[in-house]
Amino acid sequence: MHPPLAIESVDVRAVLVPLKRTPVLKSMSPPAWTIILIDLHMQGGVVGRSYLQPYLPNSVRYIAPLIHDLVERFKGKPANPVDLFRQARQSLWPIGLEGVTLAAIAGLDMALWDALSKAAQMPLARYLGGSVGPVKAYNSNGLWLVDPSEVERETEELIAQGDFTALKIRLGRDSLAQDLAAIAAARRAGGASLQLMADFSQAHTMDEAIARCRALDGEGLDWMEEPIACDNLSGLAQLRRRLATPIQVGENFWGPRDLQIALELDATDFVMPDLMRIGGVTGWMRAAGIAAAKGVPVSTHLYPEFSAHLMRVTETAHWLEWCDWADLILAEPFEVRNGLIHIPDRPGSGVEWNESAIAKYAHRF
Ligand code: SMN
Ligand code: MG
Repeated sequence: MHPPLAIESVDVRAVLVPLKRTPVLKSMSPPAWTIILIDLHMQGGVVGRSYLQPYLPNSVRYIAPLIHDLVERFKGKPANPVDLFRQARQSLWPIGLEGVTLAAIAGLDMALWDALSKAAQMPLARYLGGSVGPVKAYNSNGLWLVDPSEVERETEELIAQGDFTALKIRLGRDSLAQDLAAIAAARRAGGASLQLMADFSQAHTMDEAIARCRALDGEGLDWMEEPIACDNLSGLAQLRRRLATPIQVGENFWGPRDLQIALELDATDFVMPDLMRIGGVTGWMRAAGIAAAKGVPVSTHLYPEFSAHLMRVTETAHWLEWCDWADLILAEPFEVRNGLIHIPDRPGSGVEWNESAIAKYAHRF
């Protein structure tokens, strides 16, 4: 029998990675991408790895110390992610169960699942009871709130990155005419069959969203994502009742119970948890169970590598959001072909570092 792995120590580093296309949202436009790198060392030499993407460079200053505190507390204890998830939350509730707390727990949780599956010599998808195989993906690397005149060329580039049949398009510009022009340009470049996932990233007030989303309801969009503030669940439920296009939210669910509440309020048609906010692999598995019980399709947000493994064991798996923003710092980025992401057949999640790139883009905090 395998003796349990035990936690020994952690290294927490960060990088600021250049992006080919700067994300342009109404609320932010980061010129570089913040990634926290976690190396969780086990007694005996196995290293579990994960990364977090908190958007804000300065947030590393408060997320990293909490990761160190937790590892100090769990040092020498068996590497049981489910136990760590519960015990860490039980000890941190006085400062809040979400935000920094859950981000730190999620990062460690993913690294623990990586370590366990490495020790078992299995890809994470197989360790979780599934199989390694391709996962249906859309390309989310661009079509930010740029001038509609740029959309045609960018659509061609994004499709060509992996023979994609589906792209994310960002909407919520100052005028409806500009959004319509962007959609028309994408369709000119990608043809009528191109699937477009529209993301408003919380751009609108309720009144604006009703007008804008109703005006775009006949555009054949696959979903309308976060048209209003992500925590306005009753507003989303109202909006949803007035639209034929499905509503999509979930990247800002903090923990599986946020997903449960959103579904109880009929706030959304689809969900797309983000691994840092839903609580890592442990949080994902719980959230996926709740969504499956309600028959709600589950897509992913960022983290294409861990997310690909999880989609293989998610009953109502829908679309994986593919973005290549961590590729620069990965030893072997996952392959994308024919609109599918391919999980490498190697132990763990397949996330290992490109150390020279990490040295080059190091973010000192
Ligand atoms: C998004 C917003 C901000 C950073 C990354 C991604 C977007 C998405 O909401 O869903 O891709
Ligand atoms: Mg989004």
